[in-house]
Amino acid sequence: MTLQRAESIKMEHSNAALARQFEQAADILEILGENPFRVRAYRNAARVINDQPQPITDRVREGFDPADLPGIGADLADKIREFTTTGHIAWIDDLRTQIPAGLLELLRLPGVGPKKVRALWQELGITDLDGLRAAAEAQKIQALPGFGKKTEQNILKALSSDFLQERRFLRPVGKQAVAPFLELLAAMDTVDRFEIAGSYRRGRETVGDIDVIITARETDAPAIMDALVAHPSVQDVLVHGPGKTSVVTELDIQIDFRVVAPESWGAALLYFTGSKAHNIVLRDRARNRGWKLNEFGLFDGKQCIASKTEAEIYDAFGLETPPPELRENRGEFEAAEQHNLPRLICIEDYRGNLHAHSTWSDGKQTLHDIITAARDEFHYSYWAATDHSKSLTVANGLDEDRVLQQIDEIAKLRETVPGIEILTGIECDILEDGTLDLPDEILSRLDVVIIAIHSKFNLSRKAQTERMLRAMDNPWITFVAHPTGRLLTRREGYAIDIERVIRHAAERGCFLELNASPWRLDLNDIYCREAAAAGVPITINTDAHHSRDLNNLEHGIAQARRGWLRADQVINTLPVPQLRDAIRRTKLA
Ligand code: DGT
Ligand code: CA
Ligand code: CA
Repeated sequence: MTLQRAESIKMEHSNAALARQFEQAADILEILGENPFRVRAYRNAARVINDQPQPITDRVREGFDPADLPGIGADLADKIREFTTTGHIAWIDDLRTQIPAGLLELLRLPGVGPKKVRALWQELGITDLDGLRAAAEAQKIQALPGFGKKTEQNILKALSSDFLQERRFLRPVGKQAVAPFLELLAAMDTVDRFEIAGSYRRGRETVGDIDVIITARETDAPAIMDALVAHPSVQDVLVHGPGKTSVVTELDIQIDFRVVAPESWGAALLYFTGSKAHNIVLRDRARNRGWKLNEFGLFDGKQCIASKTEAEIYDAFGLETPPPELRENRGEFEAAEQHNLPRLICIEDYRGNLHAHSTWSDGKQTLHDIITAARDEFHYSYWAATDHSKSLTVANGLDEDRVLQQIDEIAKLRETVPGIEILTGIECDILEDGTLDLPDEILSRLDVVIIAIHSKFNLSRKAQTERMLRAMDNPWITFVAHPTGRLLTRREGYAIDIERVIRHAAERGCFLELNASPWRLDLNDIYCREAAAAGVPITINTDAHHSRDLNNLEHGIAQARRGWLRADQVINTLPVPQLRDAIRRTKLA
C-alpha cells in the first residue's frame, strides 16, 4: 500500500462517516419519540452530506462554513465542525446512552424501522434481538398496532436465517472504514509495510470484515496497536494484543490488524489473504512435501524455506503467483503449475464508458459536464450517452422526440467537447412481454442500445427468461445491462436462467454487462467467466449518474479479475475504431 493510495482512499472517507452520525441520531430520536421535524432535519442532513462530491471535513478545515449547505442550520453546522476537529459529536455520543444499546440492532431486521422499534420497546419492553425472538415465538408481536401476523412471521424468518449472522458490507464501506487507519499507519515511522488482505484484497463483491497486515519490529508492535485502538473512529475494541487487534469502527464494520516481523511479510499476507479454500490446498501441498506453512513462513523442520514475499513462497512450490482475485481454488493451482495463469485485465486497460446517465434522465450532471470530466479527469477516449427510456417515468426517461433532440445535442457536443468520441445511445426498458419501449425506427439511429429490466421483477423464472431472450432478439440491441438485477445486501436478483441468457448472447452476438456499481457487480465473477468462455464479450460500465461514480470502476475491474477476464475479453479495452466495429457487428439488420 503506497502513501498515495492511502491518500486517495482517505478522500472518500469522511462524508459517509459523518452522514452515519446524523442517520443514527435520527434513528435514536425517532425511537425516543421526538418531534418528527427534528428527526427529518437529521435525515435530510445525512442525505445532503452523502451527496457532497468533496469531503466536507477537508473543506471545513479550509474555512468552508457548513451552514452554506442546503438544509444545514447553525446547530448542525456546529456539530459538523466538532466532528471535523474531534471525529466525534458529543451530543450524539450522549444520545446513544439514552436507549438500550441492543435496540439499534433491531433496525437491521427487514421491515423494522425506528417507529416499530419504539413500539416493541415501549409496549413489550423488548431491548435486544433475544427479547424480540422470545416475544415473536410467544406470538406477542402480532397484537401490536401496526404489526400483524405477517410482520411477526417475517421477523422470525429473518432471525432464523443467516441474515443477521453473516452480515456483509459493500466494498466502498469497507474501504471507507479502513481509510483513516491506513493513513495513521502511513504516518508511523515504526511501521515497515502494511496492506489490506482478506476478501477485500481478493476483490470479493462484499466483505465480512477488513484484514490489515502490518510488519514492524516486535518491540514496536504494542505501540502501533495502541495507536490504532486510540483512533477516534474506533467504536469498540474486541481484541487488543501486540500480534492481533480487532476493532469495530463508526461504520459498524470490524477491522482485524495483525503485526508480524518484516521477514514474515509474504507469509502473513498470503495466509490472511486466503481464501480459506486456497490456503487449505497450499497447506496440503506443504504437508505432502514434509513442510509446514503458516503465517510466519514455509518451514522444513526448523529451517525457513521462504517467507519474505508471496512470490518466494509460491516459487518454492513450483507455482506461478496467482493474483489475489484468483485465490479461490477454482483452477488457479492447475494454471499456476503450468505457468499459464491468465494476464488479467487491469484498470489501465480501460478506455471508455458505454453506460451512464445525465440530467436528460436521472443523472446529476449535464452531458457536457460529465463527458468533460470523463475526458479530463479519467482520460476516457469515448463516451456513450445512455439515458433511460420513456417507461422509466420516475427517471424522466426519454421518449421518441427527446431521443432525437439528444442526438442533435450530441452532434453539437462533438464540436464543443473535442478529444473524446461521443456515441449516441439509450438504456431501453424491456417491457413485460419482452418488447422494447422505443420503436426500431428510433433504436436504429443510435450507436449503443442497452436493454434492461427495471420492472416486473416477480415473474416466474421461465417467463422472465423468455422476456429477456425475446428482447435480445431485437436487431438493434448492443448489450444487456446488469443482467440479474440484484442489489447487493439489499435484494436478490429476479429469477432468471442466466446460463440460457449467456448462450443466447453467444448465438445472437451481443455483449453482456458487468455493471461496476458496488451495489450491483452484475454479472458476477462466475457468470463473467462462463460468458467469456462461451465467447460473449463483456462490457464493464459504472452506470455513472455523476462523474464521481466513475471511481467505482475499480470494483468492476476487481470482479472481472475474479472472473478470470483478460483485457481482450472486455469491450471497453478496444480503441475507438475497433469498438465501433464491434458495436456494428451486434446490429442484425
Ligand atoms: P470475509 O471477511 O468474510 O469477507 O472473508 P475473508 O476471506 O476476509 O475471511 P476472514 O476475515 O475470516 O479471514 C481472512 C483470511 O485469513 C481468510 O481468507 C483465510 C485466512 N485464514 C487462514 N486460516 C484461518 C483461520 O483459521 N481462521 C480465520 N478466520 N482465517 C484464516
Ligand atoms: Ca475479512
Ligand atoms: Ca477477519
